[in-house]
Amino acid sequence: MGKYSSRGCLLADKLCNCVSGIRILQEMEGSLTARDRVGIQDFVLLDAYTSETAFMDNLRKRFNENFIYTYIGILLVPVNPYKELGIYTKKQLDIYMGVSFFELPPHFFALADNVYRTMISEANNHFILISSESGAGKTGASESPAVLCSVLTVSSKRMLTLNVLYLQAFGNAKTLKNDNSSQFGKYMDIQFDHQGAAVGGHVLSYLLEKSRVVHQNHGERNFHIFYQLVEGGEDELLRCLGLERNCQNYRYLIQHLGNVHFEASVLGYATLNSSAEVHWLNPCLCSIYHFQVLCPFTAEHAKYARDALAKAIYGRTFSWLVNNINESLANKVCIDGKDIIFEQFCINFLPYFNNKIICDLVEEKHRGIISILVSGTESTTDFTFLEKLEEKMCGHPHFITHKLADQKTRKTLERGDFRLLHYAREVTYSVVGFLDKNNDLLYRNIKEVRGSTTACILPWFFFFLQVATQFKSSLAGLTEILMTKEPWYVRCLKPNHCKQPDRFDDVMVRHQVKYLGLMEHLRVRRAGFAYRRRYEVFLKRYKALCPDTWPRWKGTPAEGVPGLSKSSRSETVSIRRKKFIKVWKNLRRFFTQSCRFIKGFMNRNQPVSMDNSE
Ligand code: AOV
Repeated sequence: MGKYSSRGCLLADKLCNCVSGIRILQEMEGSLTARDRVGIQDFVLLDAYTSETAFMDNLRKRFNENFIYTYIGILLVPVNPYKELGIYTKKQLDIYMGVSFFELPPHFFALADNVYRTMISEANNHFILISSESGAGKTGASESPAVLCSVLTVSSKRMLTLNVLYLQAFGNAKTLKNDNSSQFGKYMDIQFDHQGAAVGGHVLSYLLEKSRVVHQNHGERNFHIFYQLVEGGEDELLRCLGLERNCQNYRYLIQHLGNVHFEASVLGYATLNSSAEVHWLNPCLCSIYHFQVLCPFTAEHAKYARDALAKAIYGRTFSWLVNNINESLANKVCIDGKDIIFEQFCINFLPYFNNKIICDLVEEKHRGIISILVSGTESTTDFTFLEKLEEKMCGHPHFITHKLADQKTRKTLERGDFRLLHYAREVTYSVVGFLDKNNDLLYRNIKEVRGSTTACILPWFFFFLQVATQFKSSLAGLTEILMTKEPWYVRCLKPNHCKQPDRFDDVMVRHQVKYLGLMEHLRVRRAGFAYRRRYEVFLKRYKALCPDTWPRWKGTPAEGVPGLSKSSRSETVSIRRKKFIKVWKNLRRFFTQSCRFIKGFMNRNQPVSMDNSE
């Protein structure tokens, strides 16, 4: 509590020009009334820190007062307000820049500025991991560090613009959960020079949901770019592309299946009825060479080929776009050595959080779901894939299917379903389309079209790799990148399903608090694991404290650290005890001597007594 109130004067000076300064000042925990109303801004200071109810009360109180950010130590927990709060202005940014982390009320700016300053002072790399369910505010939050950096240099401003303009236009769509939902995973790098100026950036994208191009669930839309193009594109551009200014004319945009359609059964070449100029596609979409013989497609196959082509072109356009953005942001990428951070080591020894079992289930070599999916041949169907899963996973406590389930659970599953018990909740998947989506199959002759087209970006597009393999290896790549950096975490919470401001649905938020492991995180923070350093750095800094590691440690840093921390702790305790005894003895001696001196002094100054005179 005192931590904030003692800095009141400094803050008041800083905040006097701020629009929402009064509101922020209210949040300072100087008075009990304010604390009662707005709650505590760091859960670590919560008295009943093990109580989920107390956690929820605090979160709700703050949300009701429009304080959407709360810390758990240095982890930031925002709750999506679904309304403009005026807290992302340049003035707010100025207030937060260069100020110590806990000195001001929680904000993304505080976190981003703290990361930035730590990076400069320690000259190492950092990352901020933002996670939540769809629509909780990850995209919004991920733009904040870039906003922060945008005041520093032009290049990061460019990053923000490119991200918003292009990546969101091509990669986001309206879904039931979020009107501007990102349909791809995103990792953004901002690179700085030694003086701290942003000099470049890099974007990695993961698993774009291409199937949205040809199919959208009821109430959802295709990617924003299609509507922006048709509604907002210049007349000349639309004319060149052979497009009309009306989304209703396009079946992919209003859920039918594309404007290229086929006769019910195909004899010879199917009739291709297209509004765009795709004559070069006609033979490829309607037939295939099988053992040197040209075989016509059925209408079903032809539709499949058309959709596969549309998805492939869109997917590759997106990759092309990301590549171009990266080229324009390019700077030398520096990634340093790999090590595991100390806190991870400690947490792995605590029974708080273990997601390994489900990760193994999905990606374990030879036995995981991805391995089984990848080992399937083209002749395998979705259902034989399911049978293989059942054969290999039978008896696994986190995997269930219609066949493996008990009678009660079976009623909740279709025949083509499998259900995984994830850390957050159970999720039921349908195998229908799994193989297709994984194979991302383009009939070979469509791929060969690349030779005959003159469109400049098309030749670049065509390569082939199974999606799951690609995703797995790109995730492995991402993990490697992250392992070289210091982590900071943001866990966004979604207050309600209806995308409404001022509505805090207790059940829904409580569920997210549970599956995001926030209570566990709080316990870890309270247990004192707030200090995070790589083994190497930790050992270098403190090895002098321990005779086993000083002067020269021969083992790995990871082996040296546990011994060091154990020995330095016991050494520190015994040194402290010795010091205390010494000080106590000195004090006692000083006290006894002082008493003697005072006694002697008083005796000397006493009026001459009868006894003395004698
Ligand atoms: P997401 O990134 O977590 O979903 P978004 O960042 O797109 O979620 O947020 C969803 C919507 O919530 C935004 O479009 C805003 O309208 C609103 N919103 C989020 N954060 C704030 C904020 N701090 N202040 C005001 N409004 C906010 V997804 O991309 O679907 O997983 O993939």
